[in-house]
Amino acid sequence: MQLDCAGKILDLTEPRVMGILNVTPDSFSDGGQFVSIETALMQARQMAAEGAAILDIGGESTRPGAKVVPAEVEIARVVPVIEAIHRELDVAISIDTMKPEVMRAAVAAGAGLINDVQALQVDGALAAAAALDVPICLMHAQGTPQTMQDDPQYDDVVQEVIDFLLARVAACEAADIARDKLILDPGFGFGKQAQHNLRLMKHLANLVGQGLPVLVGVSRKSMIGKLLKVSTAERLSASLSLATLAVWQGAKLIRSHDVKETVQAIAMCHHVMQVNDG
Ligand code: 8Y7
Repeated sequence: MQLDCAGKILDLTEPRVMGILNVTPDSFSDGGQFVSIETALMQARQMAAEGAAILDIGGESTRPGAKVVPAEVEIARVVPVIEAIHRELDVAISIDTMKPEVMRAAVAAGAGLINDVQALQVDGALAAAAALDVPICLMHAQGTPQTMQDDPQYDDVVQEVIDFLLARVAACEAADIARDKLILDPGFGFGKQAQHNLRLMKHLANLVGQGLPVLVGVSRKSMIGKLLKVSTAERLSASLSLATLAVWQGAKLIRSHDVKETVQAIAMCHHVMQVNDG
């Protein structure tokens, strides 16, 4: 299956890596390193060379407790970086935002996919995404980044996440967004306790079975820190383990800070999955 990201083809016949490029001064595991355009561009070049199929540009931190950023600030952070990457590199670009104004500015600058951790629930986001006509990643979150880690509860986390995402698919279709433009993401760490995240991973195949491509973001996440008691800098092996489990169950996109290593891990997984037993 292939997605047309504003002219750049994202080929999901094999699992691919989405490289994370935060352009926020307070993003979590890179300590806001990527603030200048030149630094962001260097990072983008490296991730593209390491095999990222798409780069996810974010100008508002979604870490637990993060402050809300006004749309103008977010636009001022992401647009110059998107323009620079679009001018120089052949890689697809994703805009990580929940704000319709930012979606419009980012796509005008060259972004070809909307990655929305609020699954187009913000006022005006569904209409903006429909008009922009690019693929969309719909992510599940319980609550908002400001409150989501305050003791989240579920009766059946796997079913509730699937039900939510299917309801958002229906909302997209009602807004004239074609189903074949949609990617689903269970939203690891977004309003989930460690046990919820583990259960979602164990049963990820249920989400994959809904028939739309699945994206998974587990890179360096705090669930790893909680279970293994390791700092963000020490979470690569566990991140690769989780990426492998996701791809093994059919996930098609892995969002990661560590592109080279993740490309290798999921390529190996894919090789095993391709073995023909006949
Ligand atoms: C995810 C994400 C983040 C994720 C998608 C982090 C923006 C937190 N996580 N988008 N964004 N899926 N689709 O640790 O899991 O990178 S931010």
